[in-house]
Amino acid sequence: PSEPLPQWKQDLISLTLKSSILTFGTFTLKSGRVSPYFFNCGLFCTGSTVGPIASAYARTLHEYSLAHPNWGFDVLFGPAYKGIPICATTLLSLSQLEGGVERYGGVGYTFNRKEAKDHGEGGVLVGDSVRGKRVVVIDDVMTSGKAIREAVEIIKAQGGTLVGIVVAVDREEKMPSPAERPGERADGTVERGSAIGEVRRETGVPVVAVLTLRDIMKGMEGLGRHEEVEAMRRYWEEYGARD
Ligand code: OMP
Repeated sequence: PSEPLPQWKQDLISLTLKSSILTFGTFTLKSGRVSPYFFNCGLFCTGSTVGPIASAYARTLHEYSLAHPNWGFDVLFGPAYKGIPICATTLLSLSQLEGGVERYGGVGYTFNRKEAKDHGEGGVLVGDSVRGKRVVVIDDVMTSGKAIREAVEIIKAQGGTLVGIVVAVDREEKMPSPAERPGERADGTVERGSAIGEVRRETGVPVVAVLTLRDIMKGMEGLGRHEEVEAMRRYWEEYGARD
């Protein structure tokens, strides 16, 4: 019943497979879940992959902007470390769109220093200031949203206003239950909604993904990789978010 995958997404999935950014096997995630697939954005580090991923983020962000004329942003924030090259190359790619310099010439990018643990004080950010500005977080993969929440805290502490979040992959998973993550979110009454839905509710801003788990499954199906799709489907049965 779902729409076909756009060609550019199919091409991106093929590229990530070829460059082992998208891999299949047995992977223990940050959440403790054991996944049959892993998407490693740290491997967008070659001449053949850095351009395509940057233009995929830029395209996703630009299309969202065009569809929401009252929405805008002043700064892209890339959380250290993986978000750093991504925010810089995404802004480069935005500026290279037709009319991109006119539209995005005033937009800045910024990132945090990891070693400055005590965020809230000065010297935490490198790049453009976020103070009083509308900030979009550019991050790699969202599973439970923990990494994103940390980024959101940094922006708040630095006086910026979060207006959106863009990730390469939304794994479309449910929030981990207290049992899966002892000591964290130990409130047994919390319903296990989708991680992305929870982040949207908490922050009140749009969370936009270049690719979702379902996009990747469609792309793999298109490539005739039925075994991998089957493994992903089983994982989705257990941990997938249905909203
Ligand atoms: P959450 O903090 O649970 O949202 O997990 C996101 C982080 O998990 C990412 O920033 C990555 O460090 C890592 N991750 C991946 O990079 N790719 C995946 O396919 C899955 C994960 C993960 O561990 O969930």
